[in-house]
Amino acid sequence: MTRAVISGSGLWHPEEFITNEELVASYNAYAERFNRENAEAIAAGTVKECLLSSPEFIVKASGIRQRYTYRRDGILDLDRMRPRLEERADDELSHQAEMAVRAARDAMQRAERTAADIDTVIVACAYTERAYPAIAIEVQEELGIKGYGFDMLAACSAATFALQRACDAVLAGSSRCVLVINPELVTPQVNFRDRDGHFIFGDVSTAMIVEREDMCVSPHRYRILGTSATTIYSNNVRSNFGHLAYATDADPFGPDKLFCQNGRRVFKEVCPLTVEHLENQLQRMDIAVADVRRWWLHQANINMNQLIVRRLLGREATPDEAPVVLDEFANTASAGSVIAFHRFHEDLQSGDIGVLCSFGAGYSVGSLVVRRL
Ligand code: CO8
Repeated sequence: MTRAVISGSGLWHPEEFITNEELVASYNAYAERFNRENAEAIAAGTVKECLLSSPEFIVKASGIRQRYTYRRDGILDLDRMRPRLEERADDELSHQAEMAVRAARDAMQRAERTAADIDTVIVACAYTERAYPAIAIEVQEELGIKGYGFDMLAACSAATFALQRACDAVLAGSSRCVLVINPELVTPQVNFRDRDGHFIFGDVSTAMIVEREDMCVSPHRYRILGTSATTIYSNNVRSNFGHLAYATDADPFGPDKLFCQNGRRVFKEVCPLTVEHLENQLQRMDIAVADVRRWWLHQANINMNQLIVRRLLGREATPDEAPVVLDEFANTASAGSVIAFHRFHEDLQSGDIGVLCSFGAGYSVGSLVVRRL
């Protein structure tokens, strides 16, 4: 019987980062300037005042203390408030392919795999910088991998949904060894003028190798015992940026074309959805919640993670049971649970069970139950 394992993970993050204090100082200076320039309209009630942000709020509401930024330049500049990226020529490696290759090499090294061993590449993330050719095919070319590659978008669940695709391909026999990469270059879609959302996101790239267990040579291997995916349509996390902009005559860079959310509603609706999803999956697999040694959860908000594990376990989880990387990375879209796995898996013993789970826009929830071999 063919089985699939995760045989290695990889991580790359930019060197540059922005602290809450720096981000809030820039946002507040923008807000004060906006309020000064619009004082009359604000007093007349025709324009809404820009309220101030605070580092204390950000830590309390989200657990975030800093975020890595692919390009810090431009974000804190009041006249720009977005990263400044150079456009690359068609014959240069694209930004996301470069990020992807860095995390991929790390994962390949840990899984003790070379390009010759891999036959499938999936680039899965919240945004790709172009529609075609696929970033995955560019990565395939750069790494010298034969076979095929494709991109897939599933917002915060892109990584777990792609791992499910990889596992299915290995079990079906259509792939032998799959490289799943999540180059999350998200700060270009953040509205740094929006108090509710300016602090949430950071850039990172993660990767995982999924392969046939009988061919695996890695010392850190996790058998995939089961995968599960749930989606329920919601407009509470949305970006209207898209290829129709050229034809619709709408402002292609308007606020609705950036990341928008009703964060409170997302929090209230996604937590119970995720709890139900995980309870059902574990029940179907005949695994008790108490037998899960580690929860590598999506990293959007520390209070969401604590609530979800509290509802599952019936008590608070320790940081060892449900590690958090939000303080360092912020929300990195689909990469969050993979970072948690990457940083916190080597101490698990043979037989230990772990759950990798993401949740977010769509709504979407994706999960894998794994056992350390
Ligand atoms: N500073 C100070 N005060 C603030 C700030 C701020 N920056 N923002 C809000 N406040 C105030 C509010 O005005 C409110 O005041 P009042 O009580 O007087 O009305 C008070 O603080 C509390 O506000 P909230 O109720 O909104 O605060 P919450 O505790 O709910 O925290 C969060 C807000 C952090 C947004 C929280 O609701 C949350 O994390 N929600 C879930 C978010 C989530 O998971 N979203 C999914 C997004 S990611 C995803 O799906 C992938 C999309 C693709 C990623 C790429 C993006 C670029």
